Amino acid sequence: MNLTKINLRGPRGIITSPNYPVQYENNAHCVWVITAMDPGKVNSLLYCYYICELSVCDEVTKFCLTSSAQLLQVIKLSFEEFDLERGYDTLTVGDGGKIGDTRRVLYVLTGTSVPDLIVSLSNQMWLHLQSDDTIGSAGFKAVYEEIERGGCGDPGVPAFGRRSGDRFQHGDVLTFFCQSAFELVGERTITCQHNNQWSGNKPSCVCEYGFITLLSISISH
Ligand SMILES: [Ca+2]
Repeated sequence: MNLTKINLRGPRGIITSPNYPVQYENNAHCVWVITAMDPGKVNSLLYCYYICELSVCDEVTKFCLTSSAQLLQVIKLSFEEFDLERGYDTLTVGDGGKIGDTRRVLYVLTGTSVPDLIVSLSNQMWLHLQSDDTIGSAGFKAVYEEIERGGCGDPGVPAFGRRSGDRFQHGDVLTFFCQSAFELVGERTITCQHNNQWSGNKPSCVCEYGFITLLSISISH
């Protein structure tokens, strides 16, 4: 068994499977631990209280005090490429705690679909790649970034599309549109949920006329 453990820090970086984009080894056990660079970032906040009498608020009765609050940084992981032998080779993504702790597992990923954006709940995220003793694939490439807790991270804009909404905090909604001649495939609207995950994946914009039509146009010229 080849066990490799790599420790990474924020604020951002790239993770690829061993030998990427060439096939990863059989019997691989690789662990990546990503820790936010500044887990206990302290921000000074100004709290103001208004004393209201008879439902009328007056500036004169405003009291302000300064307090400090810990704004925990969390890890956002977005995959660019993903290809593991389906069902036999897996990438487990976990949140903080002890590596391999099944109670802290967020996702077990396999196959060829590029996974959704993943955001940790704590200041640490771990990834564990395990392959069996036969057949490899190209592996994966992912980008990680440290973001402020309380949000789902920027999921981006689909190619040939645009988006309304530019806030990524809990409860925020994004709506996607495609350029003319492109059809939206997937969810038009997604919401940032309290578990730091979007309610759906970013959609794609696919050419309405498809490949066959484009081919016939090029032949007729
Ligand atoms: Ca395999």
